[in-house]
Amino acid sequence: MKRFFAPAQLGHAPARELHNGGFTAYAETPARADAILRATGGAEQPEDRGGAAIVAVHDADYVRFLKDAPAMWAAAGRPGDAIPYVFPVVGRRPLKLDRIDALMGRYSFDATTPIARETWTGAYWSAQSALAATHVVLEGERAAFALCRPPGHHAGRDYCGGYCHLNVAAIAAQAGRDAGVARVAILDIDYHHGNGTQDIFWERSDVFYASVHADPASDYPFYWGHADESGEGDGAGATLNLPLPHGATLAAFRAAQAEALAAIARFGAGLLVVSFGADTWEGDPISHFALKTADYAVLAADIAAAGLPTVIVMEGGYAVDALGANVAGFLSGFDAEG
Ligand code: SP5
Ligand code: ZN
Repeated sequence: MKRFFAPAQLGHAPARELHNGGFTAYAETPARADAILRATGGAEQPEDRGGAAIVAVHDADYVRFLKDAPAMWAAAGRPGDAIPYVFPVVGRRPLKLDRIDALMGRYSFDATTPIARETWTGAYWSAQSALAATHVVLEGERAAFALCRPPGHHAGRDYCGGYCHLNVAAIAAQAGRDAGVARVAILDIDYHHGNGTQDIFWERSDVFYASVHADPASDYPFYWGHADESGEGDGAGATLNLPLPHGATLAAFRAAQAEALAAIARFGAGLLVVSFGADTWEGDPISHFALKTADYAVLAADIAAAGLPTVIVMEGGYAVDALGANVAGFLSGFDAEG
C-alpha cells in the first residue's frame, strides 16, 4: 500500500519529559520514524493541503497557541521546551489569560507533552501525511498508511497531551466526512485509550469511535476509556470502549478487536480510519500487554477482512528496535488479506 511521511516531521524532538516525578528522555523520538521507514521501504512526501482540514477538527485559538507557544516561552526568559505546570480545574472561572504559563495549562491535559520550536511544523506535516493517505483512499486505493509522528489520538479539539498535538485520526475521519462519506469509523488499537478522538466525536452520530486499550483504572490516560463511556446526545451509542487487563495476549486482543469490528459493521461505515499503535508489543518500555511481532499481521488481516476502504495512521510504539518489524508486519498482514 502507499505510505506517506514528510522529513519535516523529524524536527519535533523535545529533550525530556516529566516521568514519575523526575525528568527522563522523551519517549516519542524521531528515531521511531527512522526505524519504521527503514523496515517498510520508505514513504512518499505528502502534498501540502493547507490548514483547513486541521481547523475543521481543532479550535483555531489552540492552533495559534501551538504555533506561538515556543516564542512566548522564550520571550518569558525560559530555556528549553515549553512545559505546563498549572492547570485550570474544570468549573473554575473561564478567564481569558495571555501569559504563556497560563496558556500552557489551558491547552494541555498533562505535563508530559513539551512544545518545542519545531513542534508545530512536525505536527502540521504529520497531519498532511494523514490527509495524503486519506485522499488516495478516497480516490480508490484499498488502503494507505500515514507514518504520523508526532501521533494524535490523545489530542482533543483544544488540547494537547500524551505526545500528541493534532489529532491525525480525527483529521482523516473529518476529511472523509467532508468529501461526502456519510459514516466514518475509527478503530483505535494503540495500547492507550484515545481520549482526544473520543472527546472530538463524543456527541456525533456520523463518526463511530471504537477502542481496544489498557484499562484506564490502571493506565494512562485514567480519566477516559472506561467501559461505560459510550457517547452522549446525538453520539449516544457511537463510542465503544473495550479495556483489557495487563498481560493481554493475541487471543484476548483479537477477540476485543473482533467485537469492535462487528460494531463498526453494524454502524455501516463507508471509510475506516485505524489508529495503530505498536505499544501493545510485549517489550514496549511504557506498556503492559504481551503481543508478539507475528501477531500484528493477524490483527491487520482481521481488519482488512472487514472490507472497508482503510486509512492507517501511526500512533504509539516505543520499543524502537522492534518498532520497524512490528509496523512492517502489520502492513504486510493487511496487504495479504486486503
Ligand atoms: C501516543 C501514545 O502512545 N502516547 C502515550 C502517552 C503515555 N504517557 C504516559 C506514560 C508516561 C511514560 N513516560 C515514559 C518515559 C520514558 N523515558
Ligand atoms: Zn499509546
